[in-house]
Amino acid sequence: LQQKGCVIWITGLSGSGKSTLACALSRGLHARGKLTYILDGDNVRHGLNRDLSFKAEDRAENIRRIGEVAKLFADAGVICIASLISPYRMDRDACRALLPEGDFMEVFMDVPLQVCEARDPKGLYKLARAGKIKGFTGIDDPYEPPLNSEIVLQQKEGVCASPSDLAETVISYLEEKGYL
Ligand code: GGZ
Repeated sequence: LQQKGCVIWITGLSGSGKSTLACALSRGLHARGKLTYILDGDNVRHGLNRDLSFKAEDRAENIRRIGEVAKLFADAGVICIASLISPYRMDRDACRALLPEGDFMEVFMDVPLQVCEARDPKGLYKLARAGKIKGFTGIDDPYEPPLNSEIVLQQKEGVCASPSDLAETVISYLEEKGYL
């Protein structure tokens, strides 16, 4: 097998661009002949994790299961891209601990809440502000930003890097670390 598997774990608020980055990254890696698989929180919650809510213990279980599945993909030599809010540091670190040193790379979508809320692609922040969704991350539920992620992608108000530029940053990192 030519390819060494790994997990790229994308964390950040709703609307921070996790899924968009996951897709751009996957495209960029396919263009380099690499096999990838995206585990997106929002999608996995429709199947494997359909029994889980958004309360803290269910989020923890969502993250745990996605971490375990990501590890299986990495074992199979696939570059597995996990994109989910994963708001708790402890839960993310537990997923990191499943993999050999270096094979788990955390990407933090460092986008201010105001920016995510202004984007509000699905109108969920609006509903959360109106009290129609309870326990929405960033509004009335916590988000613990990573302290030591391998990659931080900062996006400030008014400055917007293209998804493919952001993906290239991750791809350069993978190259540097010998995964490509
Ligand atoms: C946060 C919520 C909530 C609550 C529904 N809090 O931006 P989206 O819409 O498409 O993605 C969000 C998704 C979050 O699922 P995750 O599996 O990534 O979350 S976690 O890692 O915390 O388990 C959002 C939508 O589901 N959504 N209710 N209360 N996001």
